[in-house]
Amino acid sequence: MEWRWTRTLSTAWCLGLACSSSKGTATQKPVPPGGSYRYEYTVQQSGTFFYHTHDHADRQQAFGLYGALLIEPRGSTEPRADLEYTIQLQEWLKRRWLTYPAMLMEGALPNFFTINGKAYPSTDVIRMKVGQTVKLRFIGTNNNFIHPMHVHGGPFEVVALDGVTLPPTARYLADTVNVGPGQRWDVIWKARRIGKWLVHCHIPHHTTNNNVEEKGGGGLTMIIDVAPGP
Ligand SMILES: [Cu+2]
Repeated sequence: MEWRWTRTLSTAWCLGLACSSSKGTATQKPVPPGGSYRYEYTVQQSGTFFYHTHDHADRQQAFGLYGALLIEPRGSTEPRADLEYTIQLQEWLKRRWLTYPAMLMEGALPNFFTINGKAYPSTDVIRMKVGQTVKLRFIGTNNNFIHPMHVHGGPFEVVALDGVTLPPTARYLADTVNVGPGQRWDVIWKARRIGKWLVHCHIPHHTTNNNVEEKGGGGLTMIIDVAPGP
């Protein structure tokens, strides 16, 4: 495992990377099947992070051995929204009844794409009311590909990158962020009008399921359903 940590280098760094370097390996000994390993560390920063395997990551991470690590600030130092939703991306190669790790390698390109393990139309629906805001935390938990994630219905404000809150003067409006493997983007979107607004990857192949669209999309697509305000 690696804890995607940028400033807390004590325990987490030791467990994840440095301890076993004397043995010529880059990571700690793998946790065996059925085994367990307890990680303890002091949290010294807040924001959007994730953890993932560092053992055969090309396969293990591709098969989902990762998870979001959302650390709340002690004070109110981070920009807030009425709602929050975390988007963990992944790509897959499915042939008949077998699923393979997808990668940029001949014969291994993906044909399915997921948000939190689900491809549209099975992805969640975010339900909001006009006037409400939602913080979308995009996490590049995926292995190989870039996903320019786009939101319909007006721009969002980019408020944090890679777990670092941007100072107010550095925040900016956009409607697409290019989520690469490992990257995290926190954006705040406001529901301006009623309707169904899409969140989707802007690479059209990534919004299909095995090259087929279902209910107007697929893969990296989800809906924000905005109802009239209070
Ligand atoms: Cu994509």
